[in-house]
Amino acid sequence: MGEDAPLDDGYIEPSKPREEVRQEPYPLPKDFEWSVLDINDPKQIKEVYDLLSLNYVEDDDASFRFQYSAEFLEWALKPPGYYKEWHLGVRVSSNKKLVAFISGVPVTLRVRGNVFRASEINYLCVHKKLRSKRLAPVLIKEITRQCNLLGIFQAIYTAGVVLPTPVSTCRYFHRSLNIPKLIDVKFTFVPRSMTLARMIRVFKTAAVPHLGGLREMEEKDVSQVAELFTRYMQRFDMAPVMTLDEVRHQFLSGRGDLESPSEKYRRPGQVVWTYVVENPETRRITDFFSFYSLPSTIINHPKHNLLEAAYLFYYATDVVFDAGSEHNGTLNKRLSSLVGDALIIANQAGFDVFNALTLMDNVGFLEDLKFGAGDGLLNFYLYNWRTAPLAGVKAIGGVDAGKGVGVVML
Ligand code: MYA
Repeated sequence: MGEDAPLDDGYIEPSKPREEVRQEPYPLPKDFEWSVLDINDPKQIKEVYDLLSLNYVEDDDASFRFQYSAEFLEWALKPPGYYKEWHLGVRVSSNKKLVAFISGVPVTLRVRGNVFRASEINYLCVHKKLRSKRLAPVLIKEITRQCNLLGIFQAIYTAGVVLPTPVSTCRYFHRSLNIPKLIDVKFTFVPRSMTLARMIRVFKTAAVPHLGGLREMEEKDVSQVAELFTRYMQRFDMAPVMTLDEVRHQFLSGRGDLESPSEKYRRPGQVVWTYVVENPETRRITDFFSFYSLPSTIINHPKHNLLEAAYLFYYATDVVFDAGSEHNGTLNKRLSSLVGDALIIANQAGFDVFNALTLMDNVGFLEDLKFGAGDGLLNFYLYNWRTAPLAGVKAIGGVDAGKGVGVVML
């Protein structure tokens, strides 16, 4: 904090051979014990779900609290090559109750010109009754040790709070879908210059998507989507590098129960929605977009208890490869059409609001699609990696707002 921007990109502390990494777990306060959670066991996923749904991140007014579903956690915590040692819990020794958690999943990250293996740290949570006892620093030290033991010495994480030192900061934007409910739960309000009826009209979305050739992504699309994704992500200073298996996992494995009859646009247990645009003549995939479901508990509301929120995930379009598309407006126009269809689908699937951050190319279409700026910020951090600040909410050093960050954290 307060240091000047780094000069050269690279690690801060060098990696160590396994035998030089501390071999014993860090000590916990008396009455608590470490516990590696088995995310293949529905009972243990449910324990993580229960801990997070009552104790995880809330907004500043304590009106909403993230409610990651068990299916979501299973999807997020088990990407290809995951390590069970990185699903780390703390239990009360006497009754084995889970009271704290932190997780990591492996990721290959490109930051400017360097590609390295890292751990994506998420879901740090300490039970409300055990706050301010410095349990969080012990969890962080222990997950760091577990990563080091497996040869990983870099990490990426995000937090709403400001810690030393963000590499980027992005702002949340919200696109209202279900106006009456959002007003009821005080997520938004009717501006003085508007009436409720007019507001409903303004935010109404079409009944069906507009783009010709748009359909849900399928197994047969994996290699084309991977290729398009890889090319597209070159635009951003920091981005994940995904294998075919990772693409399959991120975009297809969270589609919910494919067997069970479902309402249109949503299957039971679905956590991620991915659509592609296929050119009917060439059969090429020209575009794709995805979003995921992360509801929030509405705290203490007489009528509603769940805010159904969709979050924009990754997308790409081959329009970007046409010379000049970025400057003559065709890229932004295409992205507005793509994400515009995502809004239509999300609305049909029963979401109340659609959220996106000021990262990737989002800044170019947020206003056009009637997203409004939220008051929440999300800070991006790199552990043990030095790089100059990346363009997020603001342009930096000639890089437009958003285009420093091509990582969407769950
Ligand atoms: S971000 C989501 C974090 N979770 C929540 O906000 C849920 C609700 N809150 C809680 O559960 C607790 O308040 C938490 C703190 C657990 C957050 N990231 O134990 P304490 C520092 C990092 O007395 P508690 C996510 O999951 C704080 O500055 N540090 O406090 C990514 C202070 O340190 P210092 C944080 O309130 C997590 C210390 O903790 C955060 O009982 C990435 C106080 O500890 C935070 N979000 O518990 C973790 N909040 O005194 C880092 C507070 O020094 C990963 N603190 O100022 C680093 C990379 C590791 C892997 C490396 C691999 C190579």
